[in-house]
Amino acid sequence: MSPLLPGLEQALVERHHTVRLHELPDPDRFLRDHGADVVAAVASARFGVGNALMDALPRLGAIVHFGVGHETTDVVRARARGIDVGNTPDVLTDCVADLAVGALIDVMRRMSAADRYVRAGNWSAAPFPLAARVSGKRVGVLGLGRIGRAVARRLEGFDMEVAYCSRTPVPGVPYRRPPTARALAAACDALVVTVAGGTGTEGPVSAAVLDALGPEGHLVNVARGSVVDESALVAAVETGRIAGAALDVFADEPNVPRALLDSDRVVLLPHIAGVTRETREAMGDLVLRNVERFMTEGVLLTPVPGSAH
Ligand code: 8YV
Repeated sequence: MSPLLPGLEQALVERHHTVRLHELPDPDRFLRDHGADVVAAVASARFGVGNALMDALPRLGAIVHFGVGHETTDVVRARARGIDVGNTPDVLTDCVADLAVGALIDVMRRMSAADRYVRAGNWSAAPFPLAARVSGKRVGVLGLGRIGRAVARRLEGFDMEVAYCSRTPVPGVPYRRPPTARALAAACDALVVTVAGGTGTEGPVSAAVLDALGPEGHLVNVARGSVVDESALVAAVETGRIAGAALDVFADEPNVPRALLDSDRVVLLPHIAGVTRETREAMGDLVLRNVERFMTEGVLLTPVPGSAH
């Protein structure tokens, strides 16, 4: 349905009767003529399968996302049509958590800003300004799923005091759970956003949450741009109402607001948390295994919650 890793596309072509919809000169015509022959769809988590496309594929039984996010496909609607939806959980957890920790250290210690400082030849003129200590600080994790837990575990290694916020308490974790995102932000020095995107989660990091984080507070977002009110974030960065932000995701990728591009207090990354050779390969492999299982047994290997038969 959308471009994938070349190796994954190749493997799909070799093993199944595969059509690359995005490469066809007239995809609408293909859908009209052959839409009823398509039984499985593979899509980047970035694009998913929209409702119109879903409707053009009356025999569709499975949608497999390359990525853990699945907010780009209406899973409830798919289920109502008898379509299972799968994703690629677990295999990317470590890399996303690694990057979240790296981004947190970068923004608090101002490593990217210091790198720019050296390159600009400013070091000889004056020492780099003082940054914020990381070890021993209080960190809030917004959304303690697989990735949030992996981030929290890593940050324990920095003697950080971890608290979290999630819809329901997570059993078996030793962390405090303030009742709201705002209370969590008020009680921490850094807020790491790892909550799933999608309807219902849009905007939990509002202007009020950012104000609660405060002028010494740092924000890290490795989840989805939609879970942070981006205009409120831009305003908070511009006015110094938060100390800084490290962002791997944005509201309208690949477009980044000018004010963020111009700010030295933000670390800006092009949605690369899961983008390592090892993780991409493992994600591709899991997509293939999901398709394989569906084509042979009619079920997915890793259906998204609430999607399995
Ligand atoms: C992907 C992601 O890069 O897994 C996810 O949901 O955000 C990323 O790993 C992207 O969604 C698909 O290319």
